[in-house]
Amino acid sequence: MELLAEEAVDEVVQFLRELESKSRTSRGGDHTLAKSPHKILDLRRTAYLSGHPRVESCPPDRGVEVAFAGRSNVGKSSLINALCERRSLARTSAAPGRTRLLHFFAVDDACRLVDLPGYGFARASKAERASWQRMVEGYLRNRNSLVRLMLLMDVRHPLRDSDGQLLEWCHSTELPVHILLNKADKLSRSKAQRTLADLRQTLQGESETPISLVSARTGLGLEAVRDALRAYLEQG
Ligand SMILES: Nc1nc2c(ncn2[C@@H]2O[C@H](COP(=O)(O)OP(=O)(O)OP(=O)(O)O)[C@@H](O)[C@H]2O)c(=O)[nH]1
Ligand SMILES: [Mg+2]
Repeated sequence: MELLAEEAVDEVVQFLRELESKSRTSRGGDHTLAKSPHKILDLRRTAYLSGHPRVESCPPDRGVEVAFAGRSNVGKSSLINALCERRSLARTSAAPGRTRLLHFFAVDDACRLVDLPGYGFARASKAERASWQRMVEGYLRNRNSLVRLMLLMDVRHPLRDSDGQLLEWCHSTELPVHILLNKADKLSRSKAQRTLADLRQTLQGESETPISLVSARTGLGLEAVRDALRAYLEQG
């Protein structure tokens, strides 16, 4: 089953490579600074750029970005570190609500990763939630260089309300999504595979949305996701 999941991602990677000369037109981004499709990006060279409270102050909206979103504590920052094989590129914490700004990481001159603050943080005040919404919505709505949202969910609690809403919103604005079921190490292999199969079934009509089972802790499933990530970043 794990092989099946990886094959599915491979197919998407292949599909994207075939399409890589065409840029996404729906968001009208200027992806002209994106790397040549033949150059393989080295994620390990990713460097921290800066953190921003508003989309208006973010780095210039040129090139290509892939952002990581999801509920607080689901492992977005940990997964960025694991994918880049770096221990503390993005700040992580056992307590929810660690990432409070839009954090940018440069893979190279033209390609960035973005670590978004998590939603659904139970202890957050009303004002903090409103601020999150402004920040993240502002980013997702306005960022032309955003080519793909990596939507993380805890494999033990997939597709909570806010995940479903975000997913729907992405579809309505034609923002491509890749779902990552993280913390797979917390479940038995068979339970994790069942969750993956159930989610595929639930999202049947969205066959263009890849779903991967991963663990930022053990590295499970990360090689296929690295391939997909490089393909998304090179698609400009
Ligand atoms: N067991 C396990 N723990 C993980 C995994 N990924 C992350 N964690 C742990 O989950 C906690 C939260 O990780 P973060 O990466 O800070 O989560 P986040 O989604 O960035 O959280 P916010 O910044 O609050 O939105 C930390 O204690 C991590 O060590 C995983 O794959 N398996
Ligand atoms: Mg974080």
